[in-house]
Amino acid sequence: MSLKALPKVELHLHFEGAAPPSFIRGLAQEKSVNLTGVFNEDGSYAFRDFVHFLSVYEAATEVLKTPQDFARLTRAVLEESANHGVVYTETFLSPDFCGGRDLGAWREYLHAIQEEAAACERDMGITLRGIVTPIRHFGPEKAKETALCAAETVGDFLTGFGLAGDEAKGKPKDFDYSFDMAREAGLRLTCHAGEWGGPQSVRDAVRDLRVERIGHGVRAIEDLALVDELAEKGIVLEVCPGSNVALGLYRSFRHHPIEELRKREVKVTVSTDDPPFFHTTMTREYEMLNAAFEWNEDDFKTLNLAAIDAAFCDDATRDRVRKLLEAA
Ligand code: MCF
Ligand code: ZN
Repeated sequence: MSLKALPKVELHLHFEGAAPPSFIRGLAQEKSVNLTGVFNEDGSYAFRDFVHFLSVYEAATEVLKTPQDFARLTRAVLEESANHGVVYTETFLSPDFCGGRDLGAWREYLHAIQEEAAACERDMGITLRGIVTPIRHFGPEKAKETALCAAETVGDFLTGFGLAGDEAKGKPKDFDYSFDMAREAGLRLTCHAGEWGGPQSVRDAVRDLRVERIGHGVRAIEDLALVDELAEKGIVLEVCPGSNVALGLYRSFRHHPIEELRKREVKVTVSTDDPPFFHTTMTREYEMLNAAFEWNEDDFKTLNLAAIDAAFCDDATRDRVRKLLEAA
């Protein structure tokens, strides 16, 4: 079986960040929105570094205005993922970009996304679940409003709560109120850390937010006692190697710590993060890991089984996807 056809589980995908540039340009034309600075001359997303990436990401979301736009985005994203063998995916969503933290609007956006995701599941056999995600650099007060939206809409589709954005802006502890609210509402928890924040940010997220998964988390490798603690506690890392290389955290896949973390028995999974921004796909991630560390189909199967075990979904969905992975 080719690496492209291999059934895959992806746990870390930002919804707007998965929008193909052509999709965003098309909407911009329809709505006469000026997106100066968002694209390079060759049509790819333009960004210089991490902080600039965050601002380009937010500028691109300006064209996503209605629930219908998000329904169209759902199909565009899931078609691309299914084309690369993804059978189950979780995506970071935020009321900040869907109606602006207004509960009524959020419900409408969510309904449109969920309906289209159900249609895509019927058409392409790919399952989508949502992780509500406050944006760190928007601050803890806005995160509380986001957590309230999340707590009111938890269900079959919305199953997780996360935190993304600029790690330099605030510590995990600043967001503990929101995470407590989300946990009490029954949401499963993850937090971006150990990307730009260093190993201490991973410790803080585990201790102060009591998350079961970490988005990235790769800089835990700089503190081997922490690596042992992650392995012991069974904390799952949502590793996005192509994203880390594209944003300049590591020089190449061969310099990436994923293999070392795996050898030290940390539960690692592989995702794309914001695939068109970082010129990647799930197939490319697997091909690069194969080239750098000789990971083979058995390794990828083990990886995907670990990912579905850590997925924020109900047991029936987990069993169904696990059987699919085992049969491959
Ligand atoms: O994982 C990458 C890089 N690290 C941190 N944050 C983000 C990444 N991609 C998107 N984000 C953030 C960004 O602030 O997530 C938000 C964006 O606004 C969207 S989550 C619906
Ligand atoms: Zn991310």
